[in-house]
Amino acid sequence: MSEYKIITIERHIIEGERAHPGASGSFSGLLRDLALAFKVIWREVSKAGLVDILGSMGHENIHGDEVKKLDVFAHEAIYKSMDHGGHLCVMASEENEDVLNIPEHYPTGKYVLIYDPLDGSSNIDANVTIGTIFSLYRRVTPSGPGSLDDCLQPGYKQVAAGYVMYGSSTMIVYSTGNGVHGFTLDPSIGEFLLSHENIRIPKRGKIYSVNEGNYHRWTEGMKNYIHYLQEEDNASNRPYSARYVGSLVGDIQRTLLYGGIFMYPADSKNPNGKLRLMYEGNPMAFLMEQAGGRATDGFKRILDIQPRKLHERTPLFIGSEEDVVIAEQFLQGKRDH
Ligand code: AHM
Ligand code: MG
Repeated sequence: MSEYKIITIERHIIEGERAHPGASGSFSGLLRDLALAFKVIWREVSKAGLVDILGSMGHENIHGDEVKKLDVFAHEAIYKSMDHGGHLCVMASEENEDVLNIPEHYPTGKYVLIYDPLDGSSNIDANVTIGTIFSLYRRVTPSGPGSLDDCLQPGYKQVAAGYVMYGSSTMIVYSTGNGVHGFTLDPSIGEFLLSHENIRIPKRGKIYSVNEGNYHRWTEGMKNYIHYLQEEDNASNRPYSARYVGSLVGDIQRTLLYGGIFMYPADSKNPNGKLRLMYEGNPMAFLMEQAGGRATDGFKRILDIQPRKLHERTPLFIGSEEDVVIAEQFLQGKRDH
């Protein structure tokens, strides 16, 4: 028999949990429910361009259902897949102002789910990669319905995080604190199969990723860093190449695999940048550190920031360790060339 093994995400989750004696199975049940929600979203995302052809009439599709915007659809698909399993005490979604309570008639559990249902949605109509991002925490309140306090935890307390990328193929990349693993959806059998085991980011890369349209709003330190990346220097592989998808999952996936740096800095219009700490910064920072990389706001570690609000924003510098350290030196004015 060959050594070749097909490992579904379900098997990977169960085997991971088995390695922890005393685990109740609740965590693997939770991740399984999530993977199902992702398949439902994938099914809708993959027919996005067909909506007109399949006959959406005003606000109704051919089945008489209301046609929803995909991000609202994704938000509800996750909530409805996760509200009744008894694993969660509360959820929060980037699509919703306040926390999402578990309906009273369902049991509550010990975990908290924070999610960005469909990130990068401005890319949908161009058929460019979009994604779902998620984070799991243990609750801090003792029992019963969860609350805002359960959600507002610093990122280092995450017990798992990951994203789904709906791209040229659909992938789940996740970590439970034991390395970063990627699974690719085989649509013919509807299963996510292990395709990228233990992803490690290179210590230094040669790609930078940032929305350079904001250049004139940046600080001097930030501008100096970009000039540095564009200079010619063989020894440090400069100039770097620029790549920017404009969908965080796509930009992070490339950064994890090829190395380099992704940035969404503060600027004169957005003093905390654009990205949200809890829905985007923390899960990506958790994955990046698990893969051997680094994530800061230019001054401090993303995972150490104590969130004050569900939707607060943070500047983000994330990727290969050496690249992020150099970016910090420029941002902090410790060097200018
Ligand atoms: P969204 O939550 O409204 O989809 O915005 C998040 C997206 C990220 O995926 C991406 O990294 C960033 O916004 C791009 O922003 P910009 O268009 O300003 O470059
Ligand atoms: Mg988002």
